Amino acid sequence: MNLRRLLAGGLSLTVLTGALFAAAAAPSSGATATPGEGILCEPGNGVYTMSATTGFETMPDGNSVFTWGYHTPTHAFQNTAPVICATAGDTIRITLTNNLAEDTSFVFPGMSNVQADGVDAVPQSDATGRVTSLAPVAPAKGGQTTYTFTADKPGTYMYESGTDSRKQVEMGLWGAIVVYPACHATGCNQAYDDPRTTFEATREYIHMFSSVDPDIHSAIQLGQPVDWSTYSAKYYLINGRSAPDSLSPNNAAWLPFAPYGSMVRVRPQDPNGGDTLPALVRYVNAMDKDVAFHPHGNTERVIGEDGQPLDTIGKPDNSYGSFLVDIGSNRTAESMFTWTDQWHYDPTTNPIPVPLSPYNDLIIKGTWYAMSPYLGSQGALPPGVTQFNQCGEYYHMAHNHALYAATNYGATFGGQMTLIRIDPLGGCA
Ligand SMILES: [Cu+2]
Repeated sequence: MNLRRLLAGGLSLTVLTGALFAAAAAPSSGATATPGEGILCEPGNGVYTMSATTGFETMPDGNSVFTWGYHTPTHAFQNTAPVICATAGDTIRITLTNNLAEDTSFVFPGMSNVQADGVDAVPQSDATGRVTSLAPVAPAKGGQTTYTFTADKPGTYMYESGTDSRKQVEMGLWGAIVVYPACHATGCNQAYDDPRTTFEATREYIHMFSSVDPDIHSAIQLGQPVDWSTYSAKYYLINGRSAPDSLSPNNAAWLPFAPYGSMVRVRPQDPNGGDTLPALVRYVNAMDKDVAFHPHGNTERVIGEDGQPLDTIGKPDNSYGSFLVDIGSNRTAESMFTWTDQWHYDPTTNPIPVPLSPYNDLIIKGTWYAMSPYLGSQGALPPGVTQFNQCGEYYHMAHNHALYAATNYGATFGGQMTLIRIDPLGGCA
């Protein structure tokens, strides 16, 4: 929904967002979210042990879906897969054990010197010349292959199955690789080599998009034939979670199969010219459809796509502000933003130029709304209302603007939807 016009009224959006999520946020997770936790890199320092394994994923509506995924020994099952982080120039090694009943493999689009057990990872074919896999496989039922590659360019990338990939990626065999520029080793916090891509280190996020057709997953579980022409996704995930689970913290105990949250937390621009660094959001789209991701209330600046910086030292600045970030199928992008609206509102010197609605006319479920339109201040809550707002921060929705993808099996306000949290300039006490 395009609520930009409502924002002109100053307060409607936060009221609305609070109301929309109030009913949805609590039941699935059963606990208060710890909002705005950033990207979690898989510990490993360039050397990883992963297994491809079957498991089940619980959706917010209670449905349990058979899926596949990659996981390290610290998890029994995981979807979405571990996030691999590297610094440009690093060599990464992943030993894959295949617990599935069919062959699988890794491909690493955008990486160089990709090898499998020490030989070049070229496509495989059978005796008739038919390609059977885009890379040497880890054989079914316990086979093991070690893949290595060089991460030579900064950016956001995917790793995924190169074997029967329409099926295996749908089932969950894919993940993200984050490559920081070489200066990361000496302490820079940049997305690319250009210093203009500097972000606030504690505000780096990742949104990994996927979708699930539960009928196809069931057919695969039961060993039945799959008709891909009937593919019709019913669940749309960010980091393996549908809203409202997307709001739960990293490593939420009630979502063991999906350890990554996706609430983005930003700060407002400093009206006095202080240097508020932007948050960085990395987008990875493993779906067969594009994602038009819509952050409410504020534009984002798209700074890179597919590991290519749009804003390069000595070249024209091709980064662009957008109220809708398009991430193509099997593509990646990065955007940066601070909060540029509303910091200047002040109840005395610059009041919101519309009368506030009478208290009794507001639909307040209270969960996120501060009961005040002013960033950094809170008002009195109606009796009996549970309040998750900590210090007068704002919350805005961000969601896939294809609204069928913002649902859980057709039920609205689910799917690829999350919140952006805007902290007051001084942060929360
Ligand atoms: Cu909307």
